[in-house]
Amino acid sequence: KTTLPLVIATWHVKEATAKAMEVLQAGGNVLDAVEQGCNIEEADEKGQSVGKGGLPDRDGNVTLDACIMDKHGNCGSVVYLQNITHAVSVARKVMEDTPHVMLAGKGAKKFAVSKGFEPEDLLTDASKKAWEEWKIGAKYKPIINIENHDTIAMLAIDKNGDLSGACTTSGLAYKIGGRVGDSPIIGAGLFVDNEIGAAAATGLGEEVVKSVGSFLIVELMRQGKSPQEACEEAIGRIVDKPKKNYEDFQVGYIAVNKKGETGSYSIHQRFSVTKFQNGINEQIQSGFYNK
Ligand code: SD4
Repeated sequence: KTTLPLVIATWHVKEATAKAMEVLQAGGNVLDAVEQGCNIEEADEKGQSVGKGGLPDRDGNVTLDACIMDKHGNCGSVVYLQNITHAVSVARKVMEDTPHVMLAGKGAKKFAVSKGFEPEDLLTDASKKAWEEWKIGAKYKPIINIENHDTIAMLAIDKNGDLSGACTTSGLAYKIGGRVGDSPIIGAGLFVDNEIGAAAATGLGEEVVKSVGSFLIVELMRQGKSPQEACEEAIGRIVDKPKKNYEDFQVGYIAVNKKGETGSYSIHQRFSVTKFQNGINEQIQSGFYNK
């Protein structure tokens, strides 16, 4: 049941997990697998939460957040990146080609261009139209599992048991210009510890940042919890607070441990994950807290 390699990702992204598995099966490295898997979603204009075609902030700017982490504990991240589709690949370049972990905004874009990434307009007609319609009421209210569907976070483990992870998003639609979520924050949107396991998040980033969710899950696994138990406890840290209005937002976690056991859990129903293992690439409904 825990045969390796395996790939797990947030939401329904079978093409992305298939790409990652293809890389692993061809003997490619696990970092390439998660990067190329995420690249599929970044290029897909129909996905309005990631890369090209992402919904903009309230001023009409598409701004991307992404990070990547390898089996050695190295990481790279970009925040508020504009005009470059493959944010995860830029994050990887930050990790590999600079002495830094995180680049933001103009500097991140300039760096990407210097590395050969082509600037392009990421605001598609469909996303522009959605934004123009939103402006009529201009109410900022992230919708559970609808506009929030699609930050892709992907974790993979190769046949030797080595781990990597990546996470990429255009963030919450109609956010205040300049807002950065959890997805590029190491330990919040993603954490990989090759000795223990890896975890990643989707949903309302502010709540993930406040509870340092992905790092928490990896630490809980270090203490002996299964990936499933760890994801459930991390959701518990968000919802088990006096007056926490979790009815209004979603958070979903995925996790994998060194043995190749996986887990996923969310606050509300209909958080699905895609898992590719033993030749089966399947969408799984995760368990949830708010019954
Ligand atoms: C964020 N966690 O920026 C992201 C949003 C998300 O699908 O998951 N969207 O807060």
